[in-house]
Amino acid sequence: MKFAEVQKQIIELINRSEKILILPSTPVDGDAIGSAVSMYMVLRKLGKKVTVVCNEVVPEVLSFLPDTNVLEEKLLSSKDFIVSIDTRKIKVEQVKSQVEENKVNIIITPKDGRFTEEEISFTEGQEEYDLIITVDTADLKQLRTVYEENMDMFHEVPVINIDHHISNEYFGKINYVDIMSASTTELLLPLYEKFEEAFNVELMDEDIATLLLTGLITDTGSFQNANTTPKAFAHAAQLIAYGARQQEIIQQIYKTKQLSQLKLWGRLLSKIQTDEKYKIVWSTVTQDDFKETKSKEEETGDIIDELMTNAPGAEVIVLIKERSDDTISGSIRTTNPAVDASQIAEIFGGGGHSRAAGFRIPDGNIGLREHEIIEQIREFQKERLSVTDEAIEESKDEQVPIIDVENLLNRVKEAEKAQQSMPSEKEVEKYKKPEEEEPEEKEEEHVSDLELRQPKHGENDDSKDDQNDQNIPGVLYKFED
Ligand SMILES: [Mn+2]
Repeated sequence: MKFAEVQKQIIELINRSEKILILPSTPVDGDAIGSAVSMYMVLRKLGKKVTVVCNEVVPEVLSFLPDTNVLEEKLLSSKDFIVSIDTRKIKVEQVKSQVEENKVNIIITPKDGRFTEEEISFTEGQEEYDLIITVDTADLKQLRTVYEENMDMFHEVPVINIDHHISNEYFGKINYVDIMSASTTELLLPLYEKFEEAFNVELMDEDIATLLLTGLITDTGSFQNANTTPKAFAHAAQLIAYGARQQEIIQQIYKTKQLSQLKLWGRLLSKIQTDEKYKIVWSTVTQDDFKETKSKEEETGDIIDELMTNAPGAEVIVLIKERSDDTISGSIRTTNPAVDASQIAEIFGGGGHSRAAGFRIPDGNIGLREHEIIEQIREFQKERLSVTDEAIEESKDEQVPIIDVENLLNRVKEAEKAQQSMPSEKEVEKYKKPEEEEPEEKEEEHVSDLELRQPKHGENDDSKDDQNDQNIPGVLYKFED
């Protein structure tokens, strides 16, 4: 069936429905939230009674999005008592409740006219929906308890299934599924435009466009994943033309967490030192570095692991950190199984495992300590290698470069691409309606020359260091980094 036909069926079904239940999949992400909340806003504009139920709380990183508070944790239970007003003749302007000492008043203000007792009815238990719309959901099981506890409802009430997952099970009465779509929100844009025509109402606004663009940005990894199609770019440009707050999305989802870390990276890379003879790579981070980059001490966590993967010629990688409590800590990683990181850490009173270890020393003078620490590691390596300085000199030519700083710098630059891959102003202009070109909209947006980090799965996860440690054989627990 052609999409145009499916869109028409959706419009017909929505037109016939009054109480609509919207269900995003779990775990919730930018696409699920962007789809569900935008659908809520659109259907409200069409005068529908809309409920969005999501078993999960909105992730902190997405809490900047408009109207995420409309998400309800669960469907009304059978314990609830519902007062209903028939609004077929008279529309409601406002509903308020007033709690008095021995009673609760529910105040219903009509738009025009007057409500009578005839229009009021009471029901116990669950609200009856006449339409369910699932968004970004490949399988009803992803709806978790909403589905598990209300399976009957899914048999009785028609379901519109809007999704882009290849694994979609086509469980809906209407399946608006396009696996070529980069996000569910990308599918919603043309649908909402069709609604505008069909219902003759202007629906798209800045908030709705922002929600849709969020799904597109998060599902494509800021337009860097393979699912980024030319159409996805065109839709992004169109959404920006509708007023989607692209900078806010990028800022909230990527920059706030990672810009500080990128700056810290820059500092750390500029201070990298190598000892080719004894195959040591090290760097230092001071309290000034943290302050000036506005980063936190924990943010060095994955830096040492990144250093390790980019230092093929190194055997020992050390990160020396000046801590806020006037102590100095060191994180050690070794790439060669023959080099025991825990033995090195023991020199400084620390410990750990063969590939990852750490230590902490009380004296906070990093300038002095750095030299001492590295000297002792040199000694350790000299003994272990038990080769003469001359022998090492001779073999120097065959050595692989000890660390690929260039590659590391490229990693930092990759982040910049995320920013650059957003649609250009020219592309956006194409979609702008002429009357929208007001001069104040052209306010120069400051585009930072600092880069976005390429989003990776689990990048923001505080347990990242843990995970990495777990990849190193023999490492059982986390070390201070
Ligand atoms: Mn999605």
